[in-house]
Amino acid sequence: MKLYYSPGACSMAAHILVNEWNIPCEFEKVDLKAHKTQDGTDFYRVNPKGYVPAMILDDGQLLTENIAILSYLNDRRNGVQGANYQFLEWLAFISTELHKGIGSLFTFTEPAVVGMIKDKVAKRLKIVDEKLVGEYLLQDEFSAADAYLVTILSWCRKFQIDLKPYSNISRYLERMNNRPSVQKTMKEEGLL
Ligand SMILES: N[C@@H](CCC(=O)N[C@@H](CS)C(=O)NCC(=O)O)C(=O)O
Repeated sequence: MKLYYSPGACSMAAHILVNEWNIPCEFEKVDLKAHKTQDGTDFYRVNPKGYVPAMILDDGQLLTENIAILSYLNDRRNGVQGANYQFLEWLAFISTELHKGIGSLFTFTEPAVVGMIKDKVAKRLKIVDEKLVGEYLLQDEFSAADAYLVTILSWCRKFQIDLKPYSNISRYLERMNNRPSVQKTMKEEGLL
C-alpha cells in the first residue's frame, strides 16, 4: 500500500491513521503546485484528479477521496474489508467536489469568484465525463451515487454551466432524467 501525501494537507488524516494503527504502508510526497511526486513523476498519471490523498492499495487499485480512504483504513484495522470503496469514492467526490463546488454558486455571485468556481467545476466535470463510460456510475445498476449526481447536475442549467462539451455526461443526464423515479420525483417537487 502506498499513500501519496502533501505535508500538512488533508492527506495527513490517513497518514496519522497508518501510524496510529501500524498499517504497513509506503509514503510518497507530492508537490501540489508542480503536480509532481518525490521521484519526479507527473502526479496526474498516478491520480488523474491531481489531488491528495491518493492511495494505491495492495492489489494495485487507486483509491482517492478522504472519506473512502479513511473508511478503508478503519475497516482494515477492524478486519472487516469488503465495503464498496468505489461507491464511497463516488459519493465523496460528488459531495466534496461537485455539491460543494456547484452549490457555492448559490452563495457567491461576484463575477471573478464565479469564474474561478466554474473553472474548478469544469475540471471536476471532465473527470466525471471520462469515467462515465457505462450506463451508470457504478457497475450495471442505478445506485445512490446516480441519484446524488443527477440532483447536483440539475443545478448546472441555473448557473449556466454548459454540459454539452461533456458528451458522456450529457447522454447520461438524458437517460437519468427519463427514468420514471426521477420524473416522478421532479413532478412531486413541482419542478416539471
Ligand atoms: N475531494 C477530496 C479533496 C482533497 C483535496 O482537496 N486535497 C487538496 C489538499 S488538502 C489538494 O490536493 N489540492 C490540490 C489540487 O486540487 O490540485 C477529498 O475529500 O479527499
